[in-house]
Amino acid sequence: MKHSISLTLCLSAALAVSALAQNPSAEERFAKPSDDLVKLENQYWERTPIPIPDDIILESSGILALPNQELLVTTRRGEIWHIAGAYDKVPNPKFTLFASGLHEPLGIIAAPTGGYYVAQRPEVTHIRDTDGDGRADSFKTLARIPISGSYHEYAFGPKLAPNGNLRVTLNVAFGAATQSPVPWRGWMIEITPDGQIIPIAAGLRSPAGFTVTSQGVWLAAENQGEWVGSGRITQIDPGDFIGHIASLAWTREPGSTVSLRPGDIPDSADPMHEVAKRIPGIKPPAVWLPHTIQGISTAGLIEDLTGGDFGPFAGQFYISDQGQSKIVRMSMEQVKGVWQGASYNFREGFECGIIRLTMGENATLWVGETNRGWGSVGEKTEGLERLVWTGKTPFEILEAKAQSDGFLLSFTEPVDPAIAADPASYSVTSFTYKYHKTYGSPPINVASHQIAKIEVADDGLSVRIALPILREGYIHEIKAPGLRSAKSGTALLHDTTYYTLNQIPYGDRIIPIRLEAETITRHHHVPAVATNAASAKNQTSVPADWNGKAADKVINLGTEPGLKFDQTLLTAKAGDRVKLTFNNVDDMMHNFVLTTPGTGQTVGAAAMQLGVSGEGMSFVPNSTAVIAHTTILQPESTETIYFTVPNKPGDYDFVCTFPGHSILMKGIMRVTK
Ligand SMILES: [Cu+2]
Repeated sequence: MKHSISLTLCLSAALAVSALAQNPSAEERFAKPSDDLVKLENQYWERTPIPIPDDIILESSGILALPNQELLVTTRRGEIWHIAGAYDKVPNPKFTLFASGLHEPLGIIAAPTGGYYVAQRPEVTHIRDTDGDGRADSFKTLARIPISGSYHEYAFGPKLAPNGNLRVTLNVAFGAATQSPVPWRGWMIEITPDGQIIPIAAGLRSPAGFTVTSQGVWLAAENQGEWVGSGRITQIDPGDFIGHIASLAWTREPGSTVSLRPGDIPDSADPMHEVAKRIPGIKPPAVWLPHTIQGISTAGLIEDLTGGDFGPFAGQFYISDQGQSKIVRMSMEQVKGVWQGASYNFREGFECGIIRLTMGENATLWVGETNRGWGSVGEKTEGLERLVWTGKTPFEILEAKAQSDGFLLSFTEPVDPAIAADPASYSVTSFTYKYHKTYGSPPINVASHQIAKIEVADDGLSVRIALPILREGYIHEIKAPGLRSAKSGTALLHDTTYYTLNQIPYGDRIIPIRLEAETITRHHHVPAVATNAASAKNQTSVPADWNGKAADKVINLGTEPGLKFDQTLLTAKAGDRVKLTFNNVDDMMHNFVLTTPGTGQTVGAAAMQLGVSGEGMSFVPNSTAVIAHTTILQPESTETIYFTVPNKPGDYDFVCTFPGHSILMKGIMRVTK
């Protein structure tokens, strides 16, 4: 794929230069820890980037699969491209401009009456090509969407509702006194064919992906942020409030389906499912996607309706992640009338952040990519890729389901029964997140579970895991690294699933009820995972061994939008006592980590492997390469740290180790004699 010349590319190239000076190859600059896994995954689902002409910046923001193996792709630059030939074995597609001059469209669907519906920032538009020349010539506003001008006021969709209306989800604004300065910011709304807006549900923050399932169930994805501890998928009914309070500013407007007021929601940092029990109307998510483990910015969401042509997961869901450039899988079930389910890693290694997924002909999954302003693990700035099942089935957890006394895991092929019957082949850990005004949350109330009993099905295709204690409302991490396929002897391609247990089902048990379990389930709170804040490498007060002396060097470091520090070159003398104040004025969380020369990217990659414990550790791995660091800073917050510069002159790396950031967010501290 050729690069296009763009402002974005030039800016990141400016940063890339300093990195190239230290490390000659892109591979060294960003050592992807999961290369072996990506290679293995590609044997089952083959990824093909689509070549894009030099003069097109395809920041893919919406994909419509047309008949005859053609595509329409909207871009964040406001264009709609018609693409033919993208399905060819070796694609060399033809791009034709269908429309231009739109305002950041973020989705496109076919209109039942002909033409297309597109959600732009300020309106939903009916776009048609009335004379059939392949170029749009009719642009009719269906409904205006209120905006105040904040860059964060994205409008996603539309989707066609079963009743013939359209639905759109509206981001909240960023950082102002109110994040919902105009009506219906933070809402899912419905638009009638005559352009009337009907508010459906409130509490949305950044719902980049949403869908209505084949069963008519509405699901919306959410990104970590204020009031949102981690990425998640929430099932939405009219009148629901799903978490972010800014939208509640409009609940006194005529037509509001929600009656909660902003003051009704406590900023208590209790788990969301507990707050929801106290305050009717709060809807906890159906499935949590643990932050940094199963993505950092949930975006596209689709149901697998291929009936098995895309692989063994028919009826399940695929969710794309912008920041981690990957796709996760989700299964759902309804228990006691409440939706819940499990998530699984599925496919990594895409070239750029993924915001859109669309299933096309021949079970071809189209993957729309852009990372401008956000950054992503995939280093390209935009793109379009396709993913096709090769027909080979990996040994995978097919689905995790809740049982009255634990979980039932089913598999794509029989498990080795002796290994599968051994409780030591599994581990189960549960945790949840804080529900509070603060951006994000570390995992809290983390507890590991005993396994009481394992039952392997006679056909080897499923395993029941019985636990003395289940924690309603909690995410249960189930790891099965020891399992082996009875056929091939191989391990699971992905050995972990995260089940959000909103409700414990009725049903038969394979272990007796423990009377005290109920009490423990509800009240068992254990301390959060170990934190390395205020460790020796995070000195937030003047160190005692400075003996009252002032700092030799005072550094004020800030941030700029688009995953950047405001300086890429800091200087100090060997052995200097440094007072460094890091001021995060960005809209994401960041840290500052000083490392030994040449190890910034290695430390950044190690931070991505920290899993559930990452956030509690401020995403700073325990590594001798780390010299000093701040904790992870919320947007618009500051931390001052004190450290002594090593005695050896050299170019020391500094990076932000928030997962995915270090590739772009980096610089050098030049230490001289
Ligand atoms: Cu960062």
